[in-house]
This record gives sequence, C-alpha cells and structure tokens, in this order.
Amino acid sequence: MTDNAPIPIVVLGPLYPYLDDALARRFIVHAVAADADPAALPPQVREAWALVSFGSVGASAAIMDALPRLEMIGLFSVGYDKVDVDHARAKGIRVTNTPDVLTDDVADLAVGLLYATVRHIAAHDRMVRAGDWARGVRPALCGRVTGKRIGILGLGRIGRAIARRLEPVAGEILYHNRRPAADTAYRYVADALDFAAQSDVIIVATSGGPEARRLVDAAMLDALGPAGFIVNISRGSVIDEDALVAALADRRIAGAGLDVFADEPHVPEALFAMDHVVLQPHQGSATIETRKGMADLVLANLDAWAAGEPLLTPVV
Ligand code: 8YV
Repeated sequence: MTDNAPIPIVVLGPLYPYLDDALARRFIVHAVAADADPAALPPQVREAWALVSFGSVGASAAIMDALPRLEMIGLFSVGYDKVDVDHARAKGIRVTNTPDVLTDDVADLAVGLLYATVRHIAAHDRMVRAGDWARGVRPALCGRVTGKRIGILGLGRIGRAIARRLEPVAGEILYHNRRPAADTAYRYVADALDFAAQSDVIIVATSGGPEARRLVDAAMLDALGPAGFIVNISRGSVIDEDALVAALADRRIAGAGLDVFADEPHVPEALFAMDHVVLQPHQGSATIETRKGMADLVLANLDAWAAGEPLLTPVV
C-alpha cells in the first residue's frame, strides 16, 4: 500500500454481518453477489485491490483477471478448493484462509453426525414428533458407536481433532492419507479399499480439490459394506454422490451423516426420504464463537496485507 486512502475491495457474499460491518469500517466495500459474472463487473468494482470470499465460492481465474489491481484474496473458510491457487500464484496474488479457529467445531459436528446416524437420532426425533411413539410404534434397535473401528479419511488438523474425540469410544482408529502422517500412533492403511474394508465408519475429513475429487467411489462404498457408515464434513466433491445415493438406496451401506454436498445448497432429493441418512446444511464451522474467530482472522490478514506486514495464515 502506498498511501492512507481507503482501499477498495470486493466482497463476495453476503458473508456474515459482523465481518461485513468490520470490512465496511476499514475499506471501500463493493458487495458483489457470489454468482455474479466477473466479465460484467462495473468499472469502479474493477478497481478493487483485495477480494474477500468464502469456501463454496472461492475465487476463479476469471474474477482474478477481472480485477487488474488485485493483490490479496482473504477467504472466510479453511477450504480453498474453489480458489485457482496456481493462477493466483502466477499473478503474484496472495491468498489467506482460516485454519485452526474452526477445527474444534467441525470435529464436534462430525462426532455429532456419527452419533445421530448410528443411533438413528434424527429418525427417532421425527417419529416422536409424528406421534408414532404415543401410538405404540416401537423403533427398531440400532447398533452401537462404542467399539466401532473409525476410519479417518484425511488425517489433517480436523481429522486429528475428530480422532481425539473418538479415542475413548472407538474400537480402533485407522486412517488413510496419500502418505503416512507424522507424529501419530493411529494405524495407517495405504490402500483405499483396504481402508474402507477395515473401517466400520469412514469419516471424510480430507481437504477438497482436484486430487480428492470422488476419492470415495462405488468400489470404496462396497468395501465399507452393508454394516458401514459414512460421515462427511469435508467437501461433497470428495464422494461420488450418485454412487453414495445408490449405495444408500440399495442398503449396500448402513447410513450416512452428511454436512456437505456436491452442488450446495442442492441436495439429491432421493436422500430426503431416507431415514438412515442425517442431513445438515453445511454447518461445520457455524457456531457463534467460530464464525467470529474466522472473521477476526480474515480481518487480521487483511490488516497485515494493508500494512505491508507478513500474512498470518497464507495459502499463497
Ligand atoms: C464454511 C467451510 O462453509 O471453512 C470451510 O472450508 O467450508 C466453512 O467454514 C464457510 O466458508 C463459511 O461461509
């Protein structure tokens, strides 16, 4: 930054009132709809020096090219799978995300989805509300969580936090990554199908992006088998969603707890009628405490950039 004039930025959103307000106090904010056509941005918007976006929208090469003065992209998410990081790098544009501050809450939701799915909590809630219990309906027994072999797909920050929470109840914790992780006693399974076959529950915690796209496919779901459950708090793109719906419909797996989907906010309608599926509208980081922590980290990164200081959580 060369002078003290307010800096124009683009905010793709709306994001979150606390963050929107704090950005408006610091910068000249051009609020742009997340689905706006970058080629149609008005000239004053194209003057922006920074862009604030979030996980499911990210930043395409097209929007970077539409903002010729762009220096910095601040993401209100840990996931940057929708950011063209190669393009940003090539153009010298910095990118920051929000790691760590959301780890505990995303891990909590994964554990909550595991219990809700295996213990049929959502389905039982529906039957009580419908008056079925009062009418004498007795729900079928379900399996137990305690003793299950928990397979963590992606033992990163969030995967480890999930594993730590489940240690006291799991029969075993195993994991599958591209390479064994350092500093862990959990059992590494190198082959994805072996990993699925040896897990009672797969919890998807890997980061998204092209390398993880449809990592969980029909073969892996079949290896997990009819007693197996899957929980996904990562990205919908990591699972072949059509294969998942088919496996659930045919009871080739026992159930699924899903916070993320391939084409959010659209959820395959076939899942709505399935009592062995628990659905969430992408809520992993959606607590008051964590969203404030994420917003403060976005602001701290932007402040550092504006002051010419080192970024706190750079991706690029
Ligand atoms: C949110 C997320 O969906 O951090 C991520 O990668 O997916 C979530 O925290 C989000 O980007 C907040 O709007």
